[in-house]
Amino acid sequence: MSEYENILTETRERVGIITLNRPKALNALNEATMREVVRAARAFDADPGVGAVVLTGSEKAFAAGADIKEMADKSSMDMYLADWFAEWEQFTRLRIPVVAAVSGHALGGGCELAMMCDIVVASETARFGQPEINLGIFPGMGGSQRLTRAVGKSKAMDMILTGRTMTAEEAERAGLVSRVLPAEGFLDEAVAIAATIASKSKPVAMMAKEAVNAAFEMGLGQGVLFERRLFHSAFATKDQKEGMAAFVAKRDPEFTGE
Ligand code: CO8
Repeated sequence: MSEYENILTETRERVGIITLNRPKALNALNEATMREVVRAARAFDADPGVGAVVLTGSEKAFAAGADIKEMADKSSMDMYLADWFAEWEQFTRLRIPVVAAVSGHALGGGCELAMMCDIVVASETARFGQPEINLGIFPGMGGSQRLTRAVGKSKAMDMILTGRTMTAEEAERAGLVSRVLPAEGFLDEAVAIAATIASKSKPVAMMAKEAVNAAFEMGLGQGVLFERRLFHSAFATKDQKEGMAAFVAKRDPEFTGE
């Protein structure tokens, strides 16, 4: 029996795959699902045999939001004292690269979870939105911040204040999505992108992710210095020696993650 009730996990070569699996609720994110996603992702993060993670849902829904039925009757104090959904912060602190593979609905917390990943690839069927305003709330899992950084103020305001959805094509044009892929064979293509990442040096890919993420937290001078120091430390890896030796010898590198 699987140790998880709301997700499926598998490993394809060096790619760890987490599939949200609450089909009856269109993968709505309840507390139990959050805990399982975080636990599975952290296990992949720590596994030297896994170099990248794909987080996906079903063809119909990546995730239709936080679980409205679970939240509906909560009081402000229930939310505050439980620090509701703060555990997602652990997901954003993963060091392994994470690709969100989005088909169908990515709404509310579902869109916010995709934005916590490092790369968002979308099936042509994907629809993104922050419809919380229709429920008398507004985004609470980072949407007001991450969507604004991803698509700019005007479009973020448009999405959050009207609650409208964006097609995959609009999301790509706006910079929320890195690639739109055909629905046919979508997951395999998304896994292939993750496999490309996983074929690189894991510690160096982690450093690269850390450096890009610093761009969201630091001023330019500080960020460039942070990048340079991390860059210097990449020279402590065997993988840097291997990558450069392989280039000079005109052969493919074999990275070991050391
Ligand atoms: N929560 C709970 N159940 C859901 C959710 C959800 N977010 N979305 C869908 N479901 C359930 C439905 O209730 C339904 O269950 P049942 O069969 O028992 O009635 C089942 O999934 C199938 O849904 P529909 O019948 O509605 O399917 P449709 O194909 O007709 O419609 C939609 C699909 C358009 C996606 C529709 O389900 C919908 O609008 N869902 C809600 C979308 C939404 O508003 N999302 C935002 C939720 S709020 C949020 O994410 C806040 C995040 C921040 C939390 C931070 C806390 C600190």
